[in-house]
Amino acid sequence: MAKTFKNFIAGDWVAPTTGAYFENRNPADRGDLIGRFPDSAPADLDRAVAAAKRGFERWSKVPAPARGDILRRIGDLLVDRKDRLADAMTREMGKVLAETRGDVQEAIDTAYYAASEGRRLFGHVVPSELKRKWAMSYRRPIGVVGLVTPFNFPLAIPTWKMFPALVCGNSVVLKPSEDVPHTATLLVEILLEAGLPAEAIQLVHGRGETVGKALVEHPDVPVISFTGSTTTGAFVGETCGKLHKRVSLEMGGKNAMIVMDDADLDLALDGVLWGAFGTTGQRCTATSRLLLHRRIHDRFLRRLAEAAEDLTLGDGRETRTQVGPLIHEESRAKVEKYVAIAKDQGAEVVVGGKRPTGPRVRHGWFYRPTILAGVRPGHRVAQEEIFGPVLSVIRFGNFDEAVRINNGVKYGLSSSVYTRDVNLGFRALEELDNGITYVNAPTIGAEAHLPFGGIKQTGNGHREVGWEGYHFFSETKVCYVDYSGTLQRAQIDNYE
Ligand code: UN1
Repeated sequence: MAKTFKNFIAGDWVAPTTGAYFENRNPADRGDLIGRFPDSAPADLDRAVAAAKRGFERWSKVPAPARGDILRRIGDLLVDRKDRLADAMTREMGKVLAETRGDVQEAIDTAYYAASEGRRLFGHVVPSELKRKWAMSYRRPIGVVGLVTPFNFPLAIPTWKMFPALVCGNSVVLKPSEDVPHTATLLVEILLEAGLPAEAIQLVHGRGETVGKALVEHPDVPVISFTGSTTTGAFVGETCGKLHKRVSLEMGGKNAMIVMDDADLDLALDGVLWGAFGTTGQRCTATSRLLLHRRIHDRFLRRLAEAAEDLTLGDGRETRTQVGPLIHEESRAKVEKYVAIAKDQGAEVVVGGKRPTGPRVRHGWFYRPTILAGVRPGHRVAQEEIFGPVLSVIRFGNFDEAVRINNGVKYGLSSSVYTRDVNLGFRALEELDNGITYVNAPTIGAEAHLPFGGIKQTGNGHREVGWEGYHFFSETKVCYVDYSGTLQRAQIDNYE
């Protein structure tokens, strides 16, 4: 009998007011039921926000270095439980163990960075234009922060929002993806064990259309951080705009890898296999377009096709598996729809293009790594995010054309160029319109201590983690102290 899980609200593990639950199943084996999780209602969310307001009163008064100490303990607990967490994550969302271990490591890195940030949270002290007057700024917590997070990085993404938010002194209401509720539960257990005041964190499971929406619309939640689709992001942004909330949006990508004719092709081959088919292509940063210089196009494509054909699909918890399943039936249906569209528009399926067969993949949402050749920059598969193991290959004639193709999409998350020409490498950093550009590495591999995010319709101008993540979760207070004992009028008395 599978376990029934609860929300964490007002310091207790509680059942949802609806009495309703949804099932969480292993995408590699749908017969494997992980548990039943609360299908909560806006009433549960309301209770969580009320408790988070109390949590904020208490937590925001703890000195930031002491808040950092709790983050360090959270990091230590994540280190202790790395294997157990990775196993639970692979079971509920399918990517291979090496990747879920990396996902836990990203949370650990973020925790230790946050711990040290508790002793910085720098403001500025600058000279005043007037005598005997100080001018300075410092960073203040904001209040209750609402987080809406996706399935593909079940630990890294919630923690890279939550840890900076907490160290800045905010309390948090987390609404995790319905596909990874178990990881979120294990994370909250760790926060409590590390000594976080119970009301500083609230966990409300349920559907985006109900509890996610209620969180975004709640008048007592002044900050929302969302990672997910561009369509949902538009709703979140519009709602927060109307309610004057601070909102950070991380949305889609259509990331390209450019391989020049002077590139180290072995290196580029390893890079594209990892970038396109790691996490079964379900990353915002996945390499979904491969731009090949015409002089190496045919030979590189041949080698890539052979290597992709050899990738082993299966349960991510088995060591020989290289590519896990998609997250659920609808996402596989979406991949199938796009492969059909590609064929209609004249692309050629070089590898994959169908479901795999065999006992190891019979019970999950598997789809074969797929390579589409002859794709034109304007084709739908070259413009729209698929979020699956589908790579569109586009031929180009020179670097300028590759830059134009890279930039000719509505998204702007990451890009990559493979070349031995240092001048071209630097031109790529300058000319590719993306938040992140890699030279001689694939479009994935962001590190937790650098800002993460994209331009155009990928984001709305904010960055996660690194030093910039802390700006989003705190408000700048500017302070002036005049110790002259007289009225000194800025802009007037000093220019009389
Ligand atoms: C995502 O693509 O959804 O850059 C996040 C990476 C990870 C984060 C990716 N560190 O590969």
